[in-house]
Amino acid sequence: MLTLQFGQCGNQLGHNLFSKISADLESSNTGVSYKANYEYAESTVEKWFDGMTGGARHFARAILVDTEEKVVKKISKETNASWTYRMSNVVCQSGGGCANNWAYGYKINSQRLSNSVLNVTRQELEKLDRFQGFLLLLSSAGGTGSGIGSRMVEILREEYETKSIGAAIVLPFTFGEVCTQNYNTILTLAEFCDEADLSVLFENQQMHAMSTSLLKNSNTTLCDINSIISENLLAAFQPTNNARYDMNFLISKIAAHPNFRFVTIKSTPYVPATSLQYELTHKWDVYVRHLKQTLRISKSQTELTNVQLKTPNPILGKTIVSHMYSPCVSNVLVTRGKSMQNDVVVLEDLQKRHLYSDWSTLEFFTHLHQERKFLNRDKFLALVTNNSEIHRPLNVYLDKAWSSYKFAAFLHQYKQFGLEEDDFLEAFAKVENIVQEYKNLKSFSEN
Ligand SMILES: Nc1nc2c(ncn2[C@@H]2O[C@H](COP(=O)(O)OP(=O)(O)OP(=O)(O)O)[C@@H](O)[C@H]2O)c(=O)[nH]1
Ligand SMILES: [Mg+2]
Repeated sequence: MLTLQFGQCGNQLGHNLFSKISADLESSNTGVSYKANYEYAESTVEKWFDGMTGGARHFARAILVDTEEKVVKKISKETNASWTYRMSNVVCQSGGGCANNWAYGYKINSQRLSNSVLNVTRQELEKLDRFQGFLLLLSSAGGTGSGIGSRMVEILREEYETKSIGAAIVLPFTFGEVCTQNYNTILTLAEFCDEADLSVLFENQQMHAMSTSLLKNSNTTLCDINSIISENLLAAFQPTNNARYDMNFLISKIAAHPNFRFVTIKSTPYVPATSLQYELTHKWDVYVRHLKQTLRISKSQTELTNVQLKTPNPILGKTIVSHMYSPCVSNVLVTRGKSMQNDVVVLEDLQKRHLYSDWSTLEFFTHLHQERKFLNRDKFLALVTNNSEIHRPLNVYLDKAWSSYKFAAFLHQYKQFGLEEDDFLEAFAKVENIVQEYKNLKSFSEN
């Protein structure tokens, strides 16, 4: 994997991600033999790192891109004894940022930076025997991550036609942030749906709610949110029992249909740091059922019941059968931790035909397992899900952006950098189309 971190959010998230990978490598409670742990560590290093410093620190296989130096300077100093960034992989021309303006990033600043990013990308790829795919990290709300990220995904697609491109895109809080965030988000999503094979979407609002309700963290910071996002990504991406497991594989299982390339990750369990040692580990079926419940829609069908903010309950869900679920295109379940004779991973709950869209093929569900514990946890599960519910948050940004657009609010800020009304309309149409496609999914039993 080659990670490209864009803007403040992408860089801070990337830094958190590599710190977590390093913590996972160093965790003492692995639950597996020395040999099995060695193999896991070897695959982890091959996936995320690229050689070592003289002092035996791993170099992150990452490119850092920004239009102001503050964040990249800070994070490249904050690495620890076991890993660091390659300073030659920092592409940053200090220009005071992109002012939360997608057009400024996409049209202007990308011209100054894209050749350097491409050169570093080439150098990184040349070193690899087996390329596992790109992972782009960015927020959709600012100007650098969204604008330069959008231009770079186009350039990468052009340059590496057959390589897998995945992205983790952080969606903004819906209240209280800058007014241009909705335009930037729509313009970004429109680019990524065309150029990336897979986009994993994370809503800052939902991650914040998970941190306060599940981790009992009343002073949740962006760093805490990054921590949850990184754990979700790693629970999905770290090595599994399938040696061929990489971005290509994941894309082939979760986003094979070109109209449905946006996914979310649901994971469990989350336990406040203070009560970790008292927490009882449930059997696998409790967690699998809990993850299935995260796909539930409330009776009024106005939204997901947000089971993700609740803790898994061994009693609930066993007897109730009449819930409505959001129709899925496909799901990939990754389970991490020991499976024993009296506690095997039971998959039926997630394999039920009625969870899936009426046209989904036999390959709608994939399970991957890893006995080696993830970040010292007895069990941890991630459900990568491609399902209808994604249309709701996307529609919220679309509505908000359209409300501003109708009054031509802030449009001059984009026009001054060469973005025309047609460009906006095209982006609106694309995202509207995605929303409709996802909204129209019907589950098998509704026929
Ligand atoms: N989860 C998370 N969100 C972040 C972080 N930093 C910023 N954000 C969110 O990202 C959006 C702002 O985008 P930034 O990434 O700061 O912008 P940028 O890409 O650097 O672009 P400019 O600063 O406009 O050049 C807002 O929605 C913030 O809430 C972070 O570390 N983690
Ligand atoms: Mg910035």
